[in-house]
Amino acid sequence: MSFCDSSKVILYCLVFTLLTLNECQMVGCNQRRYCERLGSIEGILHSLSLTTSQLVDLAANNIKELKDVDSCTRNRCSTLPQDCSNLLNNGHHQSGIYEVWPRFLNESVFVWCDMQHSGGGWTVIQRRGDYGNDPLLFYKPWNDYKQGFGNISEEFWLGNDNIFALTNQDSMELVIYLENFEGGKRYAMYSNFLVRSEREMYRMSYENYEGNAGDAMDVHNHKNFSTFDHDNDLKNSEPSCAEKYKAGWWFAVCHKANLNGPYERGLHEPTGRGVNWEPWMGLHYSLKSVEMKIRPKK
Ligand SMILES: [Ca+2]
Repeated sequence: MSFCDSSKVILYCLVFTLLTLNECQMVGCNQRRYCERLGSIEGILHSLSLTTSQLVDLAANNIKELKDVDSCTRNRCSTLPQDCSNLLNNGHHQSGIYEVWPRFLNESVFVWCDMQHSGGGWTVIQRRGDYGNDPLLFYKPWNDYKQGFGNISEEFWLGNDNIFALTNQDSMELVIYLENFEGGKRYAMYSNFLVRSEREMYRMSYENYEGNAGDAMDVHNHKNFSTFDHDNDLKNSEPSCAEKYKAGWWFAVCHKANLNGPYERGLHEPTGRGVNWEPWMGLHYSLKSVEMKIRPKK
């Protein structure tokens, strides 16, 4: 097959993908889920990495699946919650574990919804606290951070693929609640919090900060995610930031916030190797509890 032919196929797939994405709201449940999957950036990039014959097959399958009459009603489709804010709007006012169907994911995810704080509807993406776990519970490799780990009712990381999907389906605000062992509480809130795909090393960005905790995320804005086995930080010497500070995070050179750091219970050495938020309690104080949660901007 000539270049012209194969490029036509690629173009066809892209156009097809964009068309179906626009039509998402008008079709039934299965088709809607299907075209959302097709419409993700990941999906498009995946299509481009296929061989020409695979692309032809893919295009044929796309047509076949979409011609197939949808097997469930529009009503059910529109009530599938994409995150905790949808659940709140659907009348769920109790905080706890819920199943959600983020766009750009092929499967559902179980998440903790905070339905109380400042209006509720928050999807919790990270939590630390005094649960008697190994202080190094969050010193995990890339794949664990990709998929998520921990106990959703206690300490956990929701998973970078899930966080990518949740932050790309809407313009999200992120709020971080912090608590020390003396009963002090602070918060930091960020607008347009976005985590990119694995292909882009889960690069994180936000636009504005407000709160009373100080902005410890400023040095982490626009940084890639790093773990001890994936050094994407800006530090050019060994050990890497993730190795030195025992966490997975959007390290620069290295951090002002280390919310996935070792759980050290208050004052600690060495510098920065705890659950730290530098502008509030400094780099020698490991916080008692932390929660990171997201919600579409109202
Ligand atoms: Ca490095």
